[in-house]
Amino acid sequence: MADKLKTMAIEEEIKQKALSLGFDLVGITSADDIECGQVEKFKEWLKADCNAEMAFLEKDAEKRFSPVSILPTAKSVICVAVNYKLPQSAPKDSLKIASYALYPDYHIFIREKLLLIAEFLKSKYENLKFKICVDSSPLAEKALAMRAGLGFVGKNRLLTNSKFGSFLLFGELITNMPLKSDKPIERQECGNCRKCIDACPTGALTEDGFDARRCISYLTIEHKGRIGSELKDKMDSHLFGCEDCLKVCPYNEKAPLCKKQKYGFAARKVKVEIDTVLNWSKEDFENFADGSPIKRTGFRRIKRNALICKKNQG
Ligand code: B12
Ligand code: SF4
Ligand code: SF4
Repeated sequence: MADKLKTMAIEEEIKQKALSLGFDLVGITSADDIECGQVEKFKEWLKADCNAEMAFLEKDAEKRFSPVSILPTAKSVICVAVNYKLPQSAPKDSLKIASYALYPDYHIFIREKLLLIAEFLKSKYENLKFKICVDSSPLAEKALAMRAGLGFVGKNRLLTNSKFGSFLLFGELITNMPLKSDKPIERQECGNCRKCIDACPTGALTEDGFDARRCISYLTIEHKGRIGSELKDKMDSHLFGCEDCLKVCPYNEKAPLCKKQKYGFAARKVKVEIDTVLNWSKEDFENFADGSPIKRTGFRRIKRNALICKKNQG
């Protein structure tokens, strides 16, 4: 019984620690494989070529649903999320840049904070082994977060929390430490709403599907080659990423704003004009993108996107 109380307490301590570091949500799940037919669904999605040219999704298809493939001794996964709902509206007449890219690179921010949690755990559990994942690892982050009780996957394919909405970014600490799991969320809570499906400019979303080949976020960030004219015409002035399907979500309307200046996670306010981007030298681009996830997309793709925006602006 005393042991049980001790184990109970550590989960609470982890959560307090995570919140004190600036995370908005934290939940715990076991390191067991993700079931409910998710691997099969994912493979069907790949078979239909809905992953476009993101070959990295094919390479580790099975692994994505198995935290032990990342850490063989894994027992638990601590899932965290940061709310990034912009505290200010984007400047008018600016090209559209996904809000997350206006903050310091979240991969670094989340990883550093998860390392602090790992250090804290080491002081409690001598033989601690751990792996940190933020986006880049082959791990189905949304399905895991759902199992850790953080929210449900909405029709826009994003993990949505009833209080914080879906302007959320995720990270995980996989550990060999046995921890008590939180209650999973098992149902989608969109009801009859389909605002995201109707708002998607390219028809990438359907009631139960998502086609990355048509997604402006994919086209502007990941896609390397030319973009076909049917899709180009629908890209409006999206320079980097897209969040049309987040903006209309009722859960995001009522969600709190991101106020994490004191944690070093504050959005910059930038107005990006078309002619400025078209005139950027490689060095100008690198200065602009320094410390931001935009850097990964690179100079050539940003220029390609800017030319499309110019054409769409008429
Ligand atoms: C590849 C990828 C993309 C691709 C494909 C997007 C997609 N929806 O798959 C592109 C480049 C288009 C993209 C775009 C964006 N992305 Co992205 N992306 C990823 C990445 C690396 C893998 C996602 C993946 O595996 N997709 C394949 C599909 C089939 O899998 P899935 O969407 O995870 O769906 C599975 C589960 O959700 C689960 N599931 C679905 N429904 C249900 C129901 C139940 C009951 C259960 C148990 C499970 C379950 O089963 C599905 C199939 O296996 C993740 C990070 C990660 N490692 O997970 C980030 C991630 C999903 N992206 C993120 C973000 C922020 C974005 C953008 C908002 C960025 C932007 N503003 O431009 C857009 C949103 C576009 C959209 N509507 O999805 C965040 C999402 C945060 C959130 N609130 O959910 C993630 C989690 C990164 C992170 N660490 O925070 N992204
Ligand atoms: S990110 Fe944009 S293009 Fe992609 S699904 Fe959402 S609204 Fe559609
Ligand atoms: S806009 Fe509506 S359907 Fe789409 S994710 Fe939000 S609640 Fe669900």
